[in-house]
Amino acid sequence: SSHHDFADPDALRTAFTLAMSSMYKAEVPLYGTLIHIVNAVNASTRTADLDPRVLAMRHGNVASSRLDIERHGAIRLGTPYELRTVRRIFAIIGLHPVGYYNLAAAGLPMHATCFRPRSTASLKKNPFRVFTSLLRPELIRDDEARSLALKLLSKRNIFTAELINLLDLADKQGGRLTVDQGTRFVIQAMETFRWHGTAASSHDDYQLLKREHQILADIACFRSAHINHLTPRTLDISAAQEEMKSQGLKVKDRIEGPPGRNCPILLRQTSFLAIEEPVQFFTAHTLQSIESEAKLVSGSHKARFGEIEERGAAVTVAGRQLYDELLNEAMAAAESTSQNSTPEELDRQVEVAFQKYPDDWKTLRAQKLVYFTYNVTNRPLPDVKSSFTLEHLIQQGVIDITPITYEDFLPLSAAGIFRSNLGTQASSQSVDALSNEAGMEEALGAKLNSSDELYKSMENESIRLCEAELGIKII
Ligand code: OOG
Ligand code: NI
Repeated sequence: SSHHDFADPDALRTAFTLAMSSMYKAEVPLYGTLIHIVNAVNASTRTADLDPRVLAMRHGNVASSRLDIERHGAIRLGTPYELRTVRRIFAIIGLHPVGYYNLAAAGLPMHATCFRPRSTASLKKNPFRVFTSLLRPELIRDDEARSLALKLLSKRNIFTAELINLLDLADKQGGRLTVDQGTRFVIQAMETFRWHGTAASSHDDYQLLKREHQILADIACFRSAHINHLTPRTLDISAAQEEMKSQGLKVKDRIEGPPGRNCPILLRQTSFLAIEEPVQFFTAHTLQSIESEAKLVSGSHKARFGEIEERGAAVTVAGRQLYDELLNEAMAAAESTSQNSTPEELDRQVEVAFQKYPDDWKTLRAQKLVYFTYNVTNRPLPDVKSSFTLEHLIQQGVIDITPITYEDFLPLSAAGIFRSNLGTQASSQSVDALSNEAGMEEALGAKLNSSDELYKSMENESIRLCEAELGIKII
């Protein structure tokens, strides 16, 4: 092959995922433990007992399972320049910004998007995704903390010169890199997401930012946008949670998201709490003379954690509304029972509230709560040649339905994960407060994709494929 052969973005994404996974395993050894637990749980999950539709959704195509490779990560960025450059990095491995997450509702001066593959084919190969949040300085209340954070961020550069060169090169090559360039690109990109044990601030500055908000120190005091967790997907999150506990991991007190169901929806997540890592800080006096004889003081930082997830079906706008409504109902009920509602009480209230969420695929489809793809079975076409409605073909068993796997995040769960690691309290502000999607697009320098549009087009694409296969028009 010549040097003109471009690397397949999906293959580059897999190289990137594997590089990141082995880097994180070396940085956070407990992540290795977590992977062992998840692999063991997945291997011993009695898949024969699972609804084939659930299995298809959880496993992807069994012949080329996406389960083993699947990971999501999270990074926190400080400036629009960093976000724009990260967008360019991710575009090369086939990840695009999808959706808007307002974290102000969780009391965080941030908002976020998810970089992920968009097409069915690409998702099948490797659905790696990165929850990417961006600091919103205008939401930092304290003037001194705000200007210090901005000053530190304006001084740092989280991208190597070679990485920027490769990004420029990709622009000239239609957004692609050769295999050779791709290999160098993955190595250089890891530098942006690696952990650096030497801070980019003095210990005093770190303390000042941490007093304002722990997340501020995490974003502004380091030399990289360190990946703060990497999440494998499990077939059975309850079993994995128990196993994490029995192996002595400091597990979050409850699983976030919907309760366990026959027809799983959205996303259930749990995590082990952030580890404390040693950091070398410059003393305030020597910060100006880093090159010469910098004096270091030892400190520590808590940011990185382990998380696992179990994915269910993507829900429609109506399905999402019902989910939000029932979750709010459960939280209100749990709070009204006592001043300090326990995790067990919240779990109980969630179970109760979600009895109102239909739990069989037929009803979920009839009420348009979940997105489905359609595929042709081996049943013969019925004789009536007139017109074929989708409903008729499903009734006749010619076409089968499969729920589409949810590929995004849940802001409330994200807020719960953030809180469990930051030790902060929930804010009483409404979820819509302080939302600024236009500001996110402006910082990104691109439009956000709508996840609903993507799920709808996956649905439509599958119907078109059925038509082609059956040689008919489906109305
Ligand atoms: C991101 C937390 C959100 C998830 O799975 O919802 C997240 C962060 O801590 O930066 O990863
Ligand atoms: Ni996560």
